[in-house]
Amino acid sequence: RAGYDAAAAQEKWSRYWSEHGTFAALDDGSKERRYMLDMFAYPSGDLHMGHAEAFAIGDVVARYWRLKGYDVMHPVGWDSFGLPAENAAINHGTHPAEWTYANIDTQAASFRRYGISFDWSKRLHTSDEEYYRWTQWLFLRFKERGLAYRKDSWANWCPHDQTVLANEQVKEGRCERCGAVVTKRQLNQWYFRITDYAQRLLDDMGEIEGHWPERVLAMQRNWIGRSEGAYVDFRIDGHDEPVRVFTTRPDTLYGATFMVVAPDSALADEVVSDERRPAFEEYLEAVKKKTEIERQSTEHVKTGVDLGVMATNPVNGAKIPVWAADYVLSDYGTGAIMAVPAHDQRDLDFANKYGIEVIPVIDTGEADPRESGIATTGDGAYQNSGDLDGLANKAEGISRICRFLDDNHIGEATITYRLRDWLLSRQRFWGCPIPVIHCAACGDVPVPDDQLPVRLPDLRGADLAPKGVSPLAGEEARAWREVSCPKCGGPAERDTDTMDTFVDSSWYFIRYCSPHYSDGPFDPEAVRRWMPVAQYVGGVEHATMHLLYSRFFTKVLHDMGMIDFDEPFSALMNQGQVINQGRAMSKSLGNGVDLGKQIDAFGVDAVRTTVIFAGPPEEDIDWADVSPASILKFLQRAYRVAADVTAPSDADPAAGDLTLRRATHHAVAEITDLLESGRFNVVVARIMELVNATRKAIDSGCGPADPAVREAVSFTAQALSMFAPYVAEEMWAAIGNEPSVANSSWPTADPALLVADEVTMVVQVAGKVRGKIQVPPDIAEADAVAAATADPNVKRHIGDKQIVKVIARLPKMISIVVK
Ligand code: ANZ
Ligand code: ZN
Repeated sequence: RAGYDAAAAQEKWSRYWSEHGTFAALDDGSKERRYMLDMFAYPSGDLHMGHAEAFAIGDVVARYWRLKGYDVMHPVGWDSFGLPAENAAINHGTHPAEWTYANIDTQAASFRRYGISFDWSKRLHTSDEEYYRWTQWLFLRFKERGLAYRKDSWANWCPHDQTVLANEQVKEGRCERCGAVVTKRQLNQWYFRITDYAQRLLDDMGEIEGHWPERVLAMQRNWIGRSEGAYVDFRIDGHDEPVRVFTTRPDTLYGATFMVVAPDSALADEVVSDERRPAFEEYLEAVKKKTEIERQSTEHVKTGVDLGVMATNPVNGAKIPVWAADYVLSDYGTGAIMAVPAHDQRDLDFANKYGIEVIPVIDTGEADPRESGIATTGDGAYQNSGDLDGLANKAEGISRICRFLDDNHIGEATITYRLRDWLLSRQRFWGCPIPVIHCAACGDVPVPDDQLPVRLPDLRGADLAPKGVSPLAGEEARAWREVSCPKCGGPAERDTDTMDTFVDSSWYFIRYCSPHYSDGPFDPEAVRRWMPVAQYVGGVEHATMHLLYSRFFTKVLHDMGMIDFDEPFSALMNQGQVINQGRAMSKSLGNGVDLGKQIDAFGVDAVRTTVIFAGPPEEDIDWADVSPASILKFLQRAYRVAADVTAPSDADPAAGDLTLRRATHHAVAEITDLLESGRFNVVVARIMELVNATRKAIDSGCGPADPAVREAVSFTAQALSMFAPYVAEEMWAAIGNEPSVANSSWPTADPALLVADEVTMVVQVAGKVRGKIQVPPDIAEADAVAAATADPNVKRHIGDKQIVKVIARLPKMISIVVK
């Protein structure tokens, strides 16, 4: 018999779904709402295998919820500002919008073909004016609240892309995009004050714990990097102002035998003695070439220069030398430390290298660090520590020193965070313009709300080529840039930077609830109905930036009273990657797998099912280990089973063959559980088993006219619709059901059909009944013994006696003889 024609089915049903709006959210209150969100795509070329996996996983969730009777919103959109479009425009002499929207069209067509159950009415693009108008509006609200500000700062500069990079975009000292070695430049740029939210971003993780991958939460915790400790003020000879250090161990203050300042801090330059200046400057030059990661690594060989001045330890008046060393960073804590070599390994390595004194102040019972070369970091009794001597409690030690610092106005307890404010200025064209006008008389003047959006001027091709300033600051954009001040009417200039595209993606999920709303960034009522997102699916590479920024935006909007929740994503799932032959796909390895070609060869259903069947959603898939061809064969087998059904649609399943009915209802129960726990690959395996059972029933059991066959096929089509939506529709139609299978309701297993094939096994120990357990009727003796001896009561009665013999009359009874 002929199988199903994948290409024809794709044509037919994708048209059907879009004509009937099958997957549009109802939003009419008739059903409970659930919001399923995929991380939206960046429009670089066509969809690739990575998209194929991520969106296939999200679609299982969305389609399952729909079948379960929820009103599902599953929106689609594009993160459509960004550098690649600008580079393409430079190369092709075009406008970035051309490349961007052409790619979006391509991807949209591919998404439709790929059968993702999107609600296309929610579609948005962050580079549309109706979207970025509201990104600008939000920026201005942040600014009003003091959460967007401008400052001069050293910025990472990519000499190739001629742009500033955020720390996160610098990978091992190189530009994440082009690989060029990153240098530093001083610029005046905009920041979001995300550090104000550091503690809330930590605290509120409690709300999502257990629903987000622990590793993502750990990465965020680490990124925020909360440290409890104290500031301590040291006097440096010849320097008027006291110099503050940050320490997590103020209780080790008596062991501070030198101070270290970051070589690239203003302080180092101020305190260095005239004699030592040449050596210091030479050192500074060398340091500037190193990356932050190199500088902080414990393996990194410690280097430094003596600055030729002395400081005073405030607890005991001891004179200690001041050094500059690159293991101290200028932008963490205060950029200066008290070094306690006995109890900090980096300080000890440094002290040993340069022959600086080491004074242990805690006796931890371990080897003396002066001899072992290993700093002791554990608890123990204080020594060489004045009043603290003899005390053996770290918390008490810390609090006593903090009290001393407080009383003498030479420091205080404090908390620091590693998190930095979010640098959002980009010296690029294809992004959301920053809606601020700079006026010599009035300063930074916001563009009035009713003049938003600040549209991008029509620059293209060579206009956009890097010149070291934003294309918006160049000659070509003069007419756009020069405006009159909204406040005083005098001559003024627009801000010429555009926003980091992470700003665009920090609120798109809210905009989806009302993508064409024009009275604000979103309709508060629509947002109340849909948010927070019930399930978010996307890559773990977004663990810190996108997910942290989105949480920050949500909290700010919450504090502005615009939304009533403060965590945007109630649950998060990270899909693995698609690799090939054990390695990430790459052009240089030539191991890329082309999604379009896979679909042409095997059809959408087979590709999607292969992706899901390959393993747990969180794990990587090696395309070398999978076989879409055999999955296609399975789908054909499933289809032929449906085509064989001859039972009429009004046949009563209750009258059907019991063996097949049990198989079906077992499958319903198990598959439901598996879906709820995200074990989608196992679901596919269970569907395969059910198809085999159905085939057996047709060929050598009850035959194709039995109502149980119809019941089995009907459920198979529903279950398959989450992975292989096209063949599922074909099967659904083949058994005479009205389309679409997506509108059917998920069945519940009949409990009577679940328990019936378990029997009660009586367990005797030494001739007495000690337990009754449920077991499958065909249980093997070894399994029966294992089940029996696992029973707590049976276990107790065996105690430490030896089992000498087992008499089994399975499945009814097992008798254990002990000695
Ligand atoms: C004295 C001390 C004694 C320290 C001791 C540790 C152990 P976290 O936990 O990461 O916050 N430190 C402070 N500022 C620094 C900077 N800008 N660059 C490099 N190191 C810096 O680390 C805080 C500890 O790291 C601080 O506590 C300080 O060393 C060092 F037994 O002060 B500690
Ligand atoms: Zn003005």
